[in-house]
Amino acid sequence: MQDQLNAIWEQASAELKQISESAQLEQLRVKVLGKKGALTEILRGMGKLPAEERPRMGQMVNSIREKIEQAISERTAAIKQAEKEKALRSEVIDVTMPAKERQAGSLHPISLVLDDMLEIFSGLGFEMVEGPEIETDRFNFELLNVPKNHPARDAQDTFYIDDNVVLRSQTSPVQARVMTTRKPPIRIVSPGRVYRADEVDATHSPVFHQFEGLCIDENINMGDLKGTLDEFAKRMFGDGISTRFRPSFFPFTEPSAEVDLTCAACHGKGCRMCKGTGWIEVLGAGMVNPHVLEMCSIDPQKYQGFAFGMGIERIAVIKYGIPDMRYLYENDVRFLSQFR
Ligand code: 2NL
Repeated sequence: MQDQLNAIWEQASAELKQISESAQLEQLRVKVLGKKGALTEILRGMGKLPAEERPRMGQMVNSIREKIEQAISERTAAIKQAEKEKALRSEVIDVTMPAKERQAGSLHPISLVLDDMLEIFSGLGFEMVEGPEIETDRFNFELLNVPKNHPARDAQDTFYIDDNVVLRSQTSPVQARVMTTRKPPIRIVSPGRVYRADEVDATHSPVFHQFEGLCIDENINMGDLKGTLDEFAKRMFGDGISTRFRPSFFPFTEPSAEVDLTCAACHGKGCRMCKGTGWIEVLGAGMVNPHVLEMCSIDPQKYQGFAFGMGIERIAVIKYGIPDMRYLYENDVRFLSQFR
């Protein structure tokens, strides 16, 4: 019987060494010490022993039981500790590890150019005004002296929502709104999205950005316009840049001019960009047509004004030497990240 007990002990302690999970420990405990366990079996068999041997054997069984219980509880503690350490190790943070690089965005070239333009004109005393992109026929055309039969009014050129409502084709309606609600002196610029029924190509898009300016006061003349645009050209593209006015026609200005800037690519020498002329057409401008002033309730006998308009995309294309306007709309990061 003693041999049997020793065998149970040997077996239990050997199995114990193999165990690495708490669940297996419980299985072992049941197998050895449980109701149907090996040790209990031996205790049951003690009834067959002579009475004088029972106390000694009882003691032996108990001491083996205690040894096994002790071993199991030691092993339990060791496994618990190991599991705890494993959990802690899985949460280790290496505070010396270099940080992940952040992908920084950048301002779109149209935003960069617009910011420059706003800074320049705010320095010249102009205030920015914005307005709706959905406009009435009255503000987009009528008050700007664009007659009923003018091609700009044609559905070929303008997006109509209904007979009287359009997507604005210029930002002039913003200025027409200001003229009808404020008294001169007026010095405003109005940047924003405008819409024309154009096909997309290297120089056209059905949605683009315009920047217009308007100055109304007593004794405003063409010289004020020329001086303002000269100053803009120099601050935008550099001191070596000048402007050239060519006679033109717009319904809302009289006289009207198309305005060229010295080609910034060749400084006027003539190159591919300016088709050898040394000049690049950038703006339309003129003295506000007196009839426009009158329709907007401003007395043309007392007040005169100049106005100008330009495409922001065109300024960006010239300033950054962008070969095709479509780059501005495709949002390709290889393009955009060059403006960081
Ligand atoms: C161009 C030409 C121009 C204006 C816009 C304007 C606005 C009012 C009254 C008179 Cl409220 N004129 N704006 C004047 C001349 C030209 O734009 O080529 N734009 C891209």
